[in-house]
Amino acid sequence: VLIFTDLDGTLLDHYNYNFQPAISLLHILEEARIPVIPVTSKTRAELLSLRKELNNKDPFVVENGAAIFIPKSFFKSQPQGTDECEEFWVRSFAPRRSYWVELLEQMSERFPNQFTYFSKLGTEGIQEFTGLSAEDAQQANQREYSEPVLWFGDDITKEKFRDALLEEGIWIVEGGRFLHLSNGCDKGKAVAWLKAFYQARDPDMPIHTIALGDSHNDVSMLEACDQPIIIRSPTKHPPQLRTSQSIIQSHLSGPEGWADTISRYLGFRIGN
Ligand code: 2M8
Ligand code: MG
Ligand code: MG
Repeated sequence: VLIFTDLDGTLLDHYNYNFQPAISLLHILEEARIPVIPVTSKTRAELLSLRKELNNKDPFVVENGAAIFIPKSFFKSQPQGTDECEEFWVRSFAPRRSYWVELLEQMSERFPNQFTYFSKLGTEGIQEFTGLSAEDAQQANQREYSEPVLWFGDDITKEKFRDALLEEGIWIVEGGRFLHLSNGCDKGKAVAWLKAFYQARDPDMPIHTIALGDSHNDVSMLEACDQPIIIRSPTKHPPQLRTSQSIIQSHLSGPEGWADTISRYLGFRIGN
């Protein structure tokens, strides 16, 4: 079993980013050697500190599928198609941040006063719109492959913005608070790559994949896995999947819903 999980609004509470209610299940999963692979909009800098807090040692996917980080300790010889980056092998799928900032500068001329983005917001601005601490906001702003957009225009203009980006070959996916731009990479493609990677390590092992997410930007990942689990959002309607699989919807939101649905699905009893 491989568990692929979104963080914000899924393993972490939408409002306060707390994961306390999931801790005992995380211990059980670790003992059972079931990988819990974060697949998130967050940056490598954010993940490095979160993995310490979560005591997580598994691979992870950052910036909405833009790059996969595999600990070197996990796989000694360099996997095909990866680069070396400190203690990780990295597979990246997206252009660097500067590309996205330039694109958004151009779009600002066509859509004046309709949106802003992380490099303009700066640490304080990011804190204001996310509730993150200064340190966490600063890590969120250490982006390598993307530039989250905060939209304040109306929905009709947002559709025009979406069309203008599509003409450039760029898609919008919506996270909990921000719009994320993509050149075609997404969480689903990163998850498919990682599943193939695990399969290549152990060709005879049957792999069952579970994905958990709460937003539109999780759809590709949920559709790419055997068991999609949608975590209820306190602010938004559940994302729509085009899939014939049976979908599990959590009753609770955030980490409570995460722990409850996984423990039921896998038949674990928390606390035993
Ligand atoms: C951004 O991601 C969330 C994911 O749902 C969003 O779009 O609301 C990211 O930029 C991430 O780096 C940051 O930590 C998060 C904070 O809420 O927002
Ligand atoms: Mg989320
Ligand atoms: Mg996320």
